[in-house]
Amino acid sequence: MPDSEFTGRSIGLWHPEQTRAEYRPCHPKWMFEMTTLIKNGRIITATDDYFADVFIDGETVSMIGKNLPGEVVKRADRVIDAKNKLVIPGAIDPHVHMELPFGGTVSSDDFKSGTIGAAFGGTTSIIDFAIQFKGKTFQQTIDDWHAKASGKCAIDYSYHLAVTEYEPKHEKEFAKVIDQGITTFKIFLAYPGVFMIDDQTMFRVMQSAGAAGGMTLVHAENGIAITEMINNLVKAKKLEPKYHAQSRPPVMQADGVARACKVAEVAKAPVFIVHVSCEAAMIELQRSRDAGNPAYGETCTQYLFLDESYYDKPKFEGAKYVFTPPLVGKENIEPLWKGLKLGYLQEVSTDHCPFNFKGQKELGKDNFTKIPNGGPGVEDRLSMVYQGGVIERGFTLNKWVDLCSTASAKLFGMFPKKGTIAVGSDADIVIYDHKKKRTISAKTHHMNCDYSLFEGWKITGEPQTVLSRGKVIIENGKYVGSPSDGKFLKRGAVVTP
Ligand code: DUC
Ligand code: ZN
Ligand code: ZN
Repeated sequence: MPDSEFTGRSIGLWHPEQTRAEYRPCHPKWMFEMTTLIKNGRIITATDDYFADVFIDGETVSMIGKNLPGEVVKRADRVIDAKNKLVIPGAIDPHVHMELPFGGTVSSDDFKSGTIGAAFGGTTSIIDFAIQFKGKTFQQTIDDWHAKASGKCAIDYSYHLAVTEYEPKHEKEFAKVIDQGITTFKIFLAYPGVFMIDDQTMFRVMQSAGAAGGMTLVHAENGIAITEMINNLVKAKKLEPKYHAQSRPPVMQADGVARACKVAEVAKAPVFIVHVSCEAAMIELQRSRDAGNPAYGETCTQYLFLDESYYDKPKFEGAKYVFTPPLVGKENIEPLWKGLKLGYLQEVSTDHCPFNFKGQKELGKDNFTKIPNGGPGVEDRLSMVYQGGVIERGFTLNKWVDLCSTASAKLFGMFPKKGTIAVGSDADIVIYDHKKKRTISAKTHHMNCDYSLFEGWKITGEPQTVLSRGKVIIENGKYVGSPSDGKFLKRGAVVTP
């Protein structure tokens, strides 16, 4: 039967009295457009908490209610019982780096393994960073990232465009990038000679991005002073992993955040500080927002649980925690949680940028400056925030959903398609077993990385079933999707709180 015969028969037009078989003869086009009923679950969004059933038509939530009409229920191709489980919107990790050439090697998860790992962890959308390498235009950079991601992703994906070279003549390019659904730009105030831009470029990027309706994300550290500190440590033959942390103290991050916020203020543009790891930096961000500026930020899972003592692990194992910004003193952990609770920080991401211990982290065996910066995390975030936030600190379930999904959907232009469970939203849904006890381990995780930041940690809570746009992709501990499921997400305007 040719496709054209189905023209106009959108799922929404089906008459409820017809059964699915009557509608859909065995035609490949319809094979994916299943109807699914999620029954008996406790639905949690960033604002609501109630018991109801969710009906999904194809890729979209089409009905939510108690005791849905029998003729609707009859239409379900598939019924999922979510009794005693939480039904939450698919999580969104807005800060990951798949297959990133960095530090003389390439991050070990590509878009396939990384998004499968994410899916196991209940994450149904990621935002990677398309980083402009020397001599590349914005468009070439985006095309290069499409070439890496397209047809490989288990879940939906997007990119922030990381600008490393920018002249005023490129100003028109911002609107073209935004037209393609990439509404956020990133700059680095660290990594001189690789990604770092100067303050003039920071101002220009913020101004151009803001004027075009976008937002600038900042990796905020004082890259120049840090380079001097690194050189001094190397000269003094202080080369073990722990010196990575000593070369980038919190005050250098606070300096970067203060500078980024002040430049954004004069550029009259919104700014978002990525991977805030310490209280000093968070205070600078809060100061700017208190002064009325649209200044926002995130922290990452690792900074909410781990501290600088991990660098003292024997046998070079401290290298597993070499990422930037580094882990800091334990006294920062509670202020970060408090910052999330009170809204000084908007969401939790991972900065997932894994490198295997064997063969990759080992590149820096004799010199911490050669250790590739980054760690794995995309699979663990939702459950770790549940553990640390809900179980250990009494965060509401709504806050958990907000931090792991809704806030990012809003800030990064995906709401309400993503980030909630509502009629008309994409059916990205996680059925979360909040009572399941388990142990995190690299032996059982799905990220392509030979270690876990949380090896042996006992936690409660695990995604049981994961749907991406209506299709079940994780079920009974197995990945049942296919690599072409994930689609590039064209994002819209940033919605700031
Ligand atoms: N920090 C990391 O640890 N890895 C990737 C980039 C970054 O900023
Ligand atoms: Zn960074
Ligand atoms: Zn990053």
